[in-house]
Amino acid sequence: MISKAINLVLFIALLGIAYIVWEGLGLMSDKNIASVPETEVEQKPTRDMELGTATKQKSKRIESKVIMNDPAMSQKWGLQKMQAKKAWDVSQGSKEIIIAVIDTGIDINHKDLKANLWVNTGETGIDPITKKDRAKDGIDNDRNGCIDDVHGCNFITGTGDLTDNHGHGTHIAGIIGAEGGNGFGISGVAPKISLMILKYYDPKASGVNNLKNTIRSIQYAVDKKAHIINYSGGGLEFSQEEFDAVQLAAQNKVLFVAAAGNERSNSDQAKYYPADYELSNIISVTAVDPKTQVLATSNYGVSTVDIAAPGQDIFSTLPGNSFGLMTGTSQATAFVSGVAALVMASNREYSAADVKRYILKTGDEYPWLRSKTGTSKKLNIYKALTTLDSGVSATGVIASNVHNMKDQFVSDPNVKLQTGDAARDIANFGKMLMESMSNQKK
Ligand SMILES: [Ca+2]
Ligand SMILES: [Ca+2]
Ligand SMILES: [Ca+2]
Repeated sequence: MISKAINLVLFIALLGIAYIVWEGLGLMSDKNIASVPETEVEQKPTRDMELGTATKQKSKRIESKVIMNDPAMSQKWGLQKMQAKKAWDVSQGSKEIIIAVIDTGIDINHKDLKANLWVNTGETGIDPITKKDRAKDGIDNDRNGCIDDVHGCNFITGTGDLTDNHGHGTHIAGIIGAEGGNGFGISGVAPKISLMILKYYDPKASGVNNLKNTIRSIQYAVDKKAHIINYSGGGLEFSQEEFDAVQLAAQNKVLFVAAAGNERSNSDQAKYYPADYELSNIISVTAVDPKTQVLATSNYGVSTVDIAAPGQDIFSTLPGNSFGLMTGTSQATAFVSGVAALVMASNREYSAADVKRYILKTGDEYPWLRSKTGTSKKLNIYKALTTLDSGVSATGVIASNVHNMKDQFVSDPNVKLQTGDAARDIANFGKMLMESMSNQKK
């Protein structure tokens, strides 16, 4: 009880600091406040947003060589560390892959995000009877309980108003899928993608049940055929309804990438949900700094946390066509979701469990992560994709026919690859990966 009380106090303090920071930055304005029904009262168990800390920056023009003509790319250490530039030679994602971002909403007019928003065809076009635009007719045309949900749903208002009153959701969406190659800002891990925005949390709304809205969001994502769900919140209490929703996602082959949480604790001892439900489609992600050390604030656990990814001072999109830094396991989670989208775009027949196995086997191993994660690994986009590629990678390594390379690598790790350390490493890595995957399938 004491630790819960401390957590609550910490959370309220964090919320207060976040509010002051954002208010001070002029990011919040009253006109953006969604109307909130006061009917629901939060009861235990609860789900809180892992808001983290943020600093806003002006996007500076950077003259050094950057990928895909997005000026601010060199500020994204997370992407550089993970060799994303090389990975993008393999896959840039696909508009056919839908990622549901369950968060604080998004700035739908952000120039680096709007082209990658998912569109609900059930709420667009002219209605044949009323002759009105279904996107703004105030009618729930597809009868899913949400009015005018064009790019996703706001479960606080029951409408398609996705206004982000914090900035967290906009930041997460940018890490996953800011548009690449548009000459503006950054590129997400998956430069081409469909972002389905599900708003379950609003720091300005009171009397809202975050857990209930989380469950609704998961059900919506499954109903609207998302491939991946990205979830950055959580809580310490088990919820059967939430478990059932994530299990429903598993049954529908939806991957669930969840933040390990910023409670500074060992999740093997104090479980954090939904990240720690024992379901085959969940990847639990903790955060590391540029030196690949798990952040002091991040949860860890050998049997509960799967993998680490960059989570400190991550540069991404913020409301109002701006950009800034945020820190936490939420940011790390977004990197993993982006990679999952790239892997899925390259190999459409993979199930959620396959993609999970794939990503967990392809990270870079760091001995000191052994006590922190189940895999001792940090996400590596390039490794996760080169074994799928059928072309030449940025290193000049020819990895021909590797789309169906399972047998090749098992029989001879060096076949069809140029000699050299990089080629050998990739070959050995691929062999190891495929062996471990086939062992797990037996
Ligand atoms: Ca609707
Ligand atoms: Ca409508
Ligand atoms: Ca861009």
